[in-house]
Amino acid sequence: MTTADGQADSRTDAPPIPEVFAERYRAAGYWRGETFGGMLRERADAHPARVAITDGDRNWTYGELDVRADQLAAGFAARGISKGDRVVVQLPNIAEFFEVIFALFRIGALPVFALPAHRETEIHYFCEFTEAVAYVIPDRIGGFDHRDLASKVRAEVPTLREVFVVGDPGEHTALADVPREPIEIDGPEPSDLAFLQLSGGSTGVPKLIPRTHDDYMYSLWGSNELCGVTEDSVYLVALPAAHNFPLSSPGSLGLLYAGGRVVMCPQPDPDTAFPLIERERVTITGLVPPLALVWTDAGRTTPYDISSLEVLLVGGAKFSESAARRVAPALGCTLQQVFGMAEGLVNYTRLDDPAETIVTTQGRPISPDDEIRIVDDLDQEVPDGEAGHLLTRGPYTIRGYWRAPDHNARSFTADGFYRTGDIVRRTPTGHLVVEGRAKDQINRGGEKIAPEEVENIILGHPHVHDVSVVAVPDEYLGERTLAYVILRADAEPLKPVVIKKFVRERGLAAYKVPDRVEFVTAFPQTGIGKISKKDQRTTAAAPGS
Ligand code: OOB
Repeated sequence: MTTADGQADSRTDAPPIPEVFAERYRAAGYWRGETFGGMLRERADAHPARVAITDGDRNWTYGELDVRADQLAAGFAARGISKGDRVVVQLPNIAEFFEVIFALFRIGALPVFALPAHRETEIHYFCEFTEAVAYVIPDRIGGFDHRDLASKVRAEVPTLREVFVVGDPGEHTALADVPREPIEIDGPEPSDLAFLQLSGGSTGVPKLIPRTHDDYMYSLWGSNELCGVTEDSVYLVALPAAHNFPLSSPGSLGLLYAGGRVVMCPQPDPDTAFPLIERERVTITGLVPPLALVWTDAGRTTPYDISSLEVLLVGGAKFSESAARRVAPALGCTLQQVFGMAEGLVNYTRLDDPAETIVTTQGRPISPDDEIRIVDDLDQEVPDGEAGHLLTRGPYTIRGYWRAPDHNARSFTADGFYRTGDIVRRTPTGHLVVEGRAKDQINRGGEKIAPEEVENIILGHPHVHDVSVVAVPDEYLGERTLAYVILRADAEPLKPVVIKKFVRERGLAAYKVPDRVEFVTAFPQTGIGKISKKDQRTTAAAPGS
C-alpha cells in the first residue's frame, strides 16, 4: 500500500517500494510479474523430468518438486495455514527445505527463514514477533532435539498452532503425514510479500526483512546473468540453505529459476563437499571467507576430481586480497567476490573482470538501477574514490523492515535509501571496496552478531553489573567476540566459562557465545560518557592482549 504521494505507509507491516518506482522497475523489465509458485510450475511444465534437487541418493525432478509443493500446500491449507500467515522454517540442507518453502509460496504464506544454529531465544522471538502459526523443524541434528525446543515454544506462543517435523515427529505432526488431497488455492500476486529473511542486526533483537516475489525474482535472474548460471549449471548448497547468500546469490533459487540442478551438502567441509563435487559434477558454489581458506588449502592436494567447478563465490565478510589470490590456482576455478545483504543490494565482481579487480574489490551492483551513495557522517556525498557510508536504493532493496517503524526511521533516509552500515569506497570502474563498518555488529566469518543482543543476555546474570561485547581481529574468522564484564561489587570472582555457559543455557545460537570473556573494573568512556567500544576494540586487538 502507498499513500497518495507515494511514500511508504507506516501503518502497513512492510513499507513498500513506492508505486512510481515500482512502475519504473516494471517498465525496465526488472520485475517480470512472476511468483515463486508460478515459476516452479513453468519450469516443471517445460522440463518435468530434469533433476531439480539432489540430496544424497534422492533426485527430485522439477515435475516431482512441483507435485510435492502442490500436495503439501493443500495439506498446509487444510491445517489452516493461509495467505499472509507466517511460518518459521528451520531446516538443514535437505530436499524438504524446498518442498516446504514452495508449498508456502503457493499458498502465499510467508516462510520466516531461521537458521539451524538458532536456539530458544531466537526461535521464541521469531514465533512471537511474527505471530507465526506454524514451525517446521527436523527431529534432531547432532545432539540437539528440535522437537523439545518446539514443544517449549509452542507452550509459550499462543499463535503457534502447528509444529511439522521432518523425520520422527514425537508429539508433533510428521511432515510426511500431512494429508495431501489437492485443492484449489488462490495464490499470491507478484507484488505480495514472499517471505521474511533475517537481518544480521545491530540491535537487541534481529530485524525481519520483507521481500516480495517481484523484487527477489529480479535478484535471482540478475545474479544468474552475472554468475554464468544456465540450465546446465549445478549449484552446491554448502552454507545453510536459508541464508540469503546460498539462497539467491545466485544460490539454489537462482538455479531453479534457470532450470539447473541444486545439490544439497550437509556440511561445508572439504571432506564432505569435494566428493559431492566430483560425483555430481558441481559447477558453482558459494562460501564465506573462512571456508574458502580451508577449501583453498585442501584443494591443492585433494584426491577428488573437482575440475567441474567453474565458479567459487566468496562473500558474507571481507575476503582478504592475499587469500583471494590463492583461490584460482588452488581450486582451478574463477573467483567471484560477492558483497551482499539480505536487505537487498548485491554486488559481484564480473567473471570477465581483470584478475586484479577480482582479488581487490567486492564487485559492483547487479542492476543499473541500484542507486549507490557514499556519504560522510552528515549524509553529504564524499569526493569520488574516498571512503564513506554506503547508502543504497533500488529494484530489490527493501524500504523498511517488517513492523519496525521506529527503527526504519533510523535505518532509511527520508527518500528511501537503506543505510547499510558499511564503509566503502568506489573505484573508477564503479567497483566497491569494503573498508570497514560503522554499525555495531560483529562479523564472525560471515555470521553476524549484534553485540546488544548478547549483552542483554549477559546482563541477566545475577553477578554482572555491566557488559560490553566487541570484535577482536582474527586471522581465520576475520573477527571473534570478546565480552568485557564488570561484576557487581559484592560478587565473588567468576570464571569466563561461567558467562559462556550462561549465554548458551539462555538458548542463544552457539556462534553468538563470546569466544573470550574478560573481567574488568571499568570501561573506557567517550567524551560524553558513553562506553567507548572503539577504545575497547583497540585494547583487545593490541599484541599480547
Ligand atoms: C550477506 O548478507 P547478510 O545480510 O548476512 O549480511 C550483510 C552484511 C553487509 O552489510 C556487510 O557488512 C557484510 O555482511 N558483508 C561483507 C561482504 N558480504 C557481506 N563485508 C565485506 N565483504 C563482503 N564481500 O552476508 C550476503 C548476502 C548475499 C550475498 C552474499 C552475502
